[in-house]
Amino acid sequence: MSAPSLTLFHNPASPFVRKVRVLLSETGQQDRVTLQGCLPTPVNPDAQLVQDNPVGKIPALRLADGSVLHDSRVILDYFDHQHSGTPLIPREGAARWRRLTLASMADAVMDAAVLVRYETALRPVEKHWDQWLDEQRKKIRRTLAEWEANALGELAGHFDIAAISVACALGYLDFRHPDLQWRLDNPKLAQWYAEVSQRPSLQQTQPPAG
Ligand SMILES: N[C@@H](CCC(=O)N[C@@H](CS)C(=O)NCC(=O)O)C(=O)O
Repeated sequence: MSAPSLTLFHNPASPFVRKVRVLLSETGQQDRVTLQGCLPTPVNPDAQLVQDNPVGKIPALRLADGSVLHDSRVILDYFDHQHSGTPLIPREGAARWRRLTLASMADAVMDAAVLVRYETALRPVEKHWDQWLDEQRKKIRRTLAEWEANALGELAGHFDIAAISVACALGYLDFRHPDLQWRLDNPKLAQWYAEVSQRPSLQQTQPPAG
């Protein structure tokens, strides 16, 4: 079999990359990509990646013709148009906007969690901005509280763009921010996450230990 013609810039720690890999697995497309590892940070960009994505972020997807897609939302949309099953991003109607909004909330949780990680792991401790960190953590807590109160039925209904994104956000909180103890205030969300975590797509893409 010839090598896949699509190259996914990735790191197993990235929740944004994980969304792409989960969708690939859920739609039977995981063998279509070659994974190219990299570890970009805001203070240490990856030289090869920035040639393909000037923003310097992962995921980025190089297609067979050399063109490059980013960010994760665009790549997910691309792959969702490449399989014959039920779309994981509804194509139209109220469902489309609601599911994309839930997914966008999950992206915002990931953004906040990744920024907290950069601030605490990369920035010298004497320069940490505590108020900024607190407000990022509040964004996370507020969003999880909203899912706990108002989105559980929708999330349980279908493992699509919304559920994939929320699951990857929660997985990243466990991975980088166990101190948040998000399950304490969100028992129904925790139960939903425990159930969907058994899916092969999430098992296969777990962040590295440690
Ligand atoms: N909106 C982007 C966010 C991607 C992102 O923040 N990726 C992080 C890794 S988890 C990154 O590449 N950071 C490098 C940097 O900020 O320079 C997406 O959805 O793909």
